[in-house]
Amino acid sequence: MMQLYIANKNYSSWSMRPWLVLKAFNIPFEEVMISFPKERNTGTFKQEILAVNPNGKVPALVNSDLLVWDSLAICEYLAEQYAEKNLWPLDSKLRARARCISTEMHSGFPNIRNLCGMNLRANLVEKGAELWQEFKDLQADVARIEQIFSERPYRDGFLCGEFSIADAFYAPVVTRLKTYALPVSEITQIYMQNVLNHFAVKEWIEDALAEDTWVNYLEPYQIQK
Ligand SMILES: N[C@@H](CCC(=O)N[C@@H](CS)C(=O)NCC(=O)O)C(=O)O
Repeated sequence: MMQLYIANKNYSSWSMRPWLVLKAFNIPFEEVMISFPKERNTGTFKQEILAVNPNGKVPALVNSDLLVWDSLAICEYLAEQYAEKNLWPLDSKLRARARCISTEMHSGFPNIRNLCGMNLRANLVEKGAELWQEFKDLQADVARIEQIFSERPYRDGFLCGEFSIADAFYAPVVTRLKTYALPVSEITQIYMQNVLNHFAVKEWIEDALAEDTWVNYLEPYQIQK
């Protein structure tokens, strides 16, 4: 069986993407969680992941003697291996759009990613309001994300119709919009609910809430209680 190496579900937005795809499409896999250390450059995280993945990062998918070590490459590999499951939309125009928006997320949106790190256990509403006032670039990232969300084919559906890899790529950003309560339109809030109500997203979040590991360098806005 394939193994997916991930880090803490509370914090690891890159791990979340392929994990959601595997769960959402009912693909059997074994999850291997390697915890981030409490302080940067301590603990055994690096040593453990380097033993599997010379890139030293999660997520990493191992299938027998094959290693796939990037979230988008993992999803592409799964889409090829399970072609009948339509991990990308079946319709070629929607598929092209799904790939465009996924790659836009993969290589873009640095402001929301850097300023509003994923932290599912946290409530950072006040910090979100401060960041929103202070950083116009954060507002610009959210405006573009909202434009993408508003262009989905059905108001009550996902980004390109049925749940696809594209939704898995935007799920971490949906949680950030919620955690930091960034001001978004009603049409965005409907999409956020669609994502947050998806069974795979719910399962990831439940697991994250059950974690108790505190990673100091991923907690710029809170002190440990
Ligand atoms: N582009 C990579 C990014 C992977 C990445 O940055 N992973 C983070 C975790 S969310 C990581 O492993 N960080 C640990 C480190 O850099 O030491 C992907 O999409 O998989």
